[in-house]
Parts: sequence; structure tokens; C-alpha cells
Amino acid sequence: MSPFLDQTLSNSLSPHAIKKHLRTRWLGQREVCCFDVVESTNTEANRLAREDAPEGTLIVANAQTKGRGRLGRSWASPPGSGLYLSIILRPDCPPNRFPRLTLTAGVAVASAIQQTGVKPQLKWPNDILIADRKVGGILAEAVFDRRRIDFAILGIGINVNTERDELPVSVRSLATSLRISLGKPLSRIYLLQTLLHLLEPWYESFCAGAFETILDAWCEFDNTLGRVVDVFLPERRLVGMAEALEPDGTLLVRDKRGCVHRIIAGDVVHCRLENREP
Ligand code: BT5
Repeated sequence: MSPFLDQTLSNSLSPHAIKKHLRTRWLGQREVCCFDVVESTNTEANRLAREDAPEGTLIVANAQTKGRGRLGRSWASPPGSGLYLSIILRPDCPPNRFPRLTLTAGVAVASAIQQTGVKPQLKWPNDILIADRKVGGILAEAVFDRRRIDFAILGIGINVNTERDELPVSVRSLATSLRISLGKPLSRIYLLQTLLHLLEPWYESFCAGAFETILDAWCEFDNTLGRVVDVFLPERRLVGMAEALEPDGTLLVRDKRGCVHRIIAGDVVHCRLENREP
């Protein structure tokens, strides 16, 4: 039987259960904090990072009451069914490399999901999709000092055993879960351990500046390039063709007049996904 289907582990999110059989060298091997309910694991991680928690500290919750997405949006985090985690990272690199962390984490999340037997895709910059529906998201936040990243919080949410009716009506038509896709419940613990095991070397590549390899892996899961996208920028909206990624992960979008725009932090919607029926 696939260890992903081992139901004896599925709901025991404790430090002991997470560390048992965890095959990483350092990620999740030091401090692990498990909460039954928390507002947001990213908020907890931020607090712990300011108290000098070491790199690799892992914060996991069974449920979040104020799970956060990007740009003030929320992340629905029903109890017991999803993975909601944050990792404290202290990469020794300049602030302009920070956006690459989201793409790096995307590769690890997609690779972990692929091992369950479904085919994940990545939507630039932070969405994990299955058959065009969102199964997970990444929220990377950082505190910078003048020249370096002081610390980064890598927040990851995955709908694992989530049923459609556990999600708010507003996201149901665009969302899915591993259980919905596979037709079977999965072990959250084993998925978490697999994710940490895959993330550790990808993060080390990020720290070593090996972004070309990371981007190549990202492109294997790419679901954005070649599509018409709607980009919500702080001051305007841009519709165009997602043409390419620059070596630093910046998205190039060509508008209908032929002008190419470099998108560093925008909000991309794939046009053909709007107005989907549940
Ligand atoms: C994200 O934001 O996708 C990042 C989500 C990160 C969540 C993790 S959970 C652990 C850690 N602690 C936190 O507080 N957050 C992180 P964004 O790209 O802004 O997408 C948010 C949008 O996704 C929402 O506006 C909804 O449309 C949709 N959404 C919300 N909850 C969802 C869910 N459970 N499944 C699928 N889509 C969802």
C-alpha cells in the first residue's frame, strides 16, 4: 500500500509524529510547533522568528481562523482536512532574490503532490493546481534589513482531504483537493514529510544561487506560459499573453499592442478560468 494512503497517521499532527521517519537533515528536525487552531501559521512563525527561532523551525496547524493569502486575501483552512504550515528560513542573500523563494517552494510542493499519483501544475507565481483548479497556495513573507533578508516565512496551504462543501462557496468552483482528485483520503503526515524532504535540497539550491535549475524544474509544471492572463497591478490591470520567464523568474506579458511588460509582483488570473461552474 502507498504510504500516502496510511490512514493511521492522517490526523496526528504532533511534533513526535512529524519527526518520526522524517528524512530531512535539518528542515523540521529542530523546533516543531503544532497547534490545533491558530489564526495563521505565518503570523505565529513571524512572532517566533522575531524571538530568534532557528532556521528550519516548522509551525503546523490543524485549522486556521484567519489563514492568509497574498494581497490581503484569505485562505480557507477547515479543521482536520488540510495542511497549513509555515517554515522559518534565514537565507543569506539580498532582498531582490526573495521572489524566487515562492517559485522554489512551488517546485517542492508540486513534486510532493506528484508522488501521490496526481499531476499538479504551477500557476505563476504561487498557485498549485490540479486540472486548472487550485489545490494549494504559497505565501512567502520576509523581513529585510538594509542589504539582506533578515528572515523569511514560507507559508504553504494544501487541500489534502478537504471536501468541496468544507470550502466557502466563493472558492468552491475554482478549488479542488487531493482527495477529490484521487477519490481517496491521504495521510497528511506522510505528505508533509515528503514535502519537507523535497523542499530541503531545493531550498539549498536557492541559497546557493542555482536558480536556473529551479526554474527548469518549475517550467516542467508550468501552467501559465502561452496563456492569456489578466494581471492585477497595484495601479492598473493588464491583459496579455504570458510569453516567458526571465532568468530571475520575472514573468513577461505581451499586451495586444505588442508591448512586453515585466511582471514582478502582480496578480495573475488565467482568463479562461473565470466564470467556471461548480
Ligand atoms: C495563496 O494566496 O494562495 C497563498 C495561500 C497560503 C496559505 C498558507 S496556509 C499556511 C500559511 N498561513 C497562512 O496564513 N497562509 C499560509 P492567493 O494567491 O492570494 O490566493 C488566495 C485566493 O485563493 C483566495 O482569494 C481564494 O480565491 C482562493 N482560496 C482561498 N482558500 C482556498 C482554498 N482552501 N483552496 C483553494 N483556493 C482557495
